[in-house]
Amino acid sequence: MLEMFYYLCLARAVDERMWALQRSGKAAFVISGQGHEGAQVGAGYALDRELDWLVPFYRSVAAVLMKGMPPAELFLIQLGRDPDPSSGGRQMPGHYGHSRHKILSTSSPVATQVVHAAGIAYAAKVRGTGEVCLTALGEGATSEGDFHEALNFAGVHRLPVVFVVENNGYAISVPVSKQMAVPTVSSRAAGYGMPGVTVDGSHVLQVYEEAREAVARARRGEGPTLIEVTVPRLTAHSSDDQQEKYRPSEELAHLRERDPVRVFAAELRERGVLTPAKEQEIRARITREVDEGTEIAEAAPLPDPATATRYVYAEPPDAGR
Ligand SMILES: Cc1ncc(C[n+]2csc(CCOP(=O)(O)OP(=O)(O)O)c2C)c(N)n1
Ligand SMILES: [Mg+2]
Repeated sequence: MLEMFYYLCLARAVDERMWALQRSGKAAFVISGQGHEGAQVGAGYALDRELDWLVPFYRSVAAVLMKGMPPAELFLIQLGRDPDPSSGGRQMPGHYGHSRHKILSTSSPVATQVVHAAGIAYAAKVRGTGEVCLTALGEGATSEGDFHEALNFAGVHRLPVVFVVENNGYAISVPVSKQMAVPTVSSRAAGYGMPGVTVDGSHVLQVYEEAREAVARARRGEGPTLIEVTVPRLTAHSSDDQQEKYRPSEELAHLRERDPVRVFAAELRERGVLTPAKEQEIRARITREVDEGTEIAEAAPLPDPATATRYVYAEPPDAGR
């Protein structure tokens, strides 16, 4: 539980630093995972971090940290530096990917990752590797055809995949009531022959419980699960958005009550797991790691413009000679 708490706080601290880098003119853009950390840590904890696959989206800050990417790598992505392990500084910030950690590269069109995840799970089933694939998306992305195609295919073939929908109530400025005619995302699971559940993302251990069952079921060959996790979006959609324009001030005033970091900390204090000394130790470690990670990324070189077409076109055999 303390390790879970560490990852929740680490993700929040990395995210806040990303905003500071953007607001001070060093990074072009931020898209934030603040408010989504409990959903991601709870779900990610159910995975075998060596064996299983993560197919993330742009808010998956906590998920990729937990899967093995250190803060320095997230800042290298944020600043578009050459050693960025996701794309060598070629993709937008927030497009996480890491081949060694089995994190599939994020694509910009929302919901395309859901089809990729079904494909990875299909490969795992055909090859008999025992791998499970977990993918994350927003509730707005469930309006895309890709979502329905992927869930249908996964249901038909009983694939080892867990679909985690982090429902924050908005797709940029569009509220969920304008995305769906049904009250929950999880109710859609019935249409594809898989179990669907809705769980509150402020309660990390409840998310973990549902995800653990879903991963175990997938590994036993019993097929996919749709988990909807309700979360607060604590920031604007991105650094290019002003949410006060479309979210009622009453709603904004009460957002922090559902902050997973705050709720989980209170829960752990009540259980006697988180003492003031422990919390201080965890927070000091995080400050050190975030500062060191920022320094590494800021000192790293930008990509060489001469390599701009690398990975876009096949390179001639004498390239680099
Ligand atoms: C196919 C496609 N349409 C539109 C966009 C622009 N876009 C980026 S994020 C986003 C909102 C997605 O909302 P949701 O799935 O709820 O995720 P959230 O950002 O709320 O976490 C949109 C419309 C896109 N990237 N791809
Ligand atoms: Mg959303």
